[in-house]
Amino acid sequence: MKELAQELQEKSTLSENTLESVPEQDLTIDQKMQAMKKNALAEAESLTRNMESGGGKDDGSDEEKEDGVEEAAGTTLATKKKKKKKNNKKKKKKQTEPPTIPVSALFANKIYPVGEVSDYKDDNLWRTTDEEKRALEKQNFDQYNDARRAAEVHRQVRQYARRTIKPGMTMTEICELIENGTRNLVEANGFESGIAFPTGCSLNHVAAHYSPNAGDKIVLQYGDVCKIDFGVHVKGRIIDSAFTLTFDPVYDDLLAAVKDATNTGVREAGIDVRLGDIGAAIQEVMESYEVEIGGKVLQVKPIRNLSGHDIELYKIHGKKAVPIVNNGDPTKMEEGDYFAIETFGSTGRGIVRQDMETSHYSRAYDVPKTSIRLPRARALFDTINREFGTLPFCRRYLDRLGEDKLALQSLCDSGHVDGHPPLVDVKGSFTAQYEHTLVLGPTRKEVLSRGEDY
Ligand SMILES: [Co+2]
Repeated sequence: MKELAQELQEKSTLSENTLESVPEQDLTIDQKMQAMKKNALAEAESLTRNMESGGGKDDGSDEEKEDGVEEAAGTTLATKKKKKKKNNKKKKKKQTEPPTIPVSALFANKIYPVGEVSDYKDDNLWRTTDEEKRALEKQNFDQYNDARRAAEVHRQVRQYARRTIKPGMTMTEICELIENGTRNLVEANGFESGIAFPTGCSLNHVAAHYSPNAGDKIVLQYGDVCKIDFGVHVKGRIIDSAFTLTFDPVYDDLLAAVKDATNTGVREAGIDVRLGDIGAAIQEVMESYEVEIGGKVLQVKPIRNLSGHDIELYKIHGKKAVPIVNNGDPTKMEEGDYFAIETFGSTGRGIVRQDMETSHYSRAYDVPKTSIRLPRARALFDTINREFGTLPFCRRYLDRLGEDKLALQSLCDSGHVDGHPPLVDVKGSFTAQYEHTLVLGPTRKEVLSRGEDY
């Protein structure tokens, strides 16, 4: 009890919330205790706020955040003091290079950093302080915490990828580096947690859906524009986030245009916002950029037949598309929606078509009732169902399961599986992409995948 009182005494002198104006001897013991309690609560609240505003940062600074959460969760000051001592003795675990340590081991209390949060505006400003919405926000904590764990894995893996991927590496090495990192950090384990979809590493005029198949000998070049698009899930909560890797500074303006366009979409997203209006805002920003590549000045075009999308549990594409041009879609974003806001800029036509060999596949969300007659096809379908469910996969993921892929085409023909071929603009053009995943919570928007890099 003495220790507790002393601790409280220290708190009250540190806090801004003290009853400083009242001489201490004039207070009854009871009043004193009340004031101290108030101060302790205020500090816990401010620690929680600190933790939240620190979201999306690299690890290493989260020790304080963790303490903040423990306090906010109701740990008494006495036990907090003990924990602090213990933490100081025990050196904090650090990520290895390449990354191998699960993020669950880096955040000992299993509470993961909050992303970039912002309040709703105008007609939805009331949500910020509404009691019912705040209660709902608390109820959803576990769901958000799962998504934040996936986001932390994405940040750590991609930051390693950004400093490691160099011209001269094969596309296969690049994908394996990302996929191994993801599997380790998220502790890949069936539908509990794992890779959410194939690693995209589309080059130059190829905008999306390229990942190497077995035998692919393509090597990354200094002059390439490479879109790294990969996904992580925890209990089906998917983080879908992408960035563009280049080595030649001639592409810097193209990347700046697309980054700006994506951030515009992220900023405009909100409850009751029309999808077409988001597309219009993205288009305006994207088209305001001119880039000079190879001595030619070109306007950056949004790729009008690509779009962002909402995300459902284990389903990377929900029912809503977030256009990147003004298509007049009056559909509104709603409370509870998760969105992948992604934009693509091109120096070509700004339209893509399917081309080249397919690597990406997914089981149809609604499987046809017709039975699969070929035994080989039935066996493959069972594997796909068991290993991926509705999560997209690529040919390499089947290879590592030792699966024979001969029946893949027949499953596509019967409508049980969909192939997603690479999407390309005109040859000689360059395309770039940035993408973030956000959630429209009851009281605020959270950009889950935000990091210091993008
Ligand atoms: Co996406």
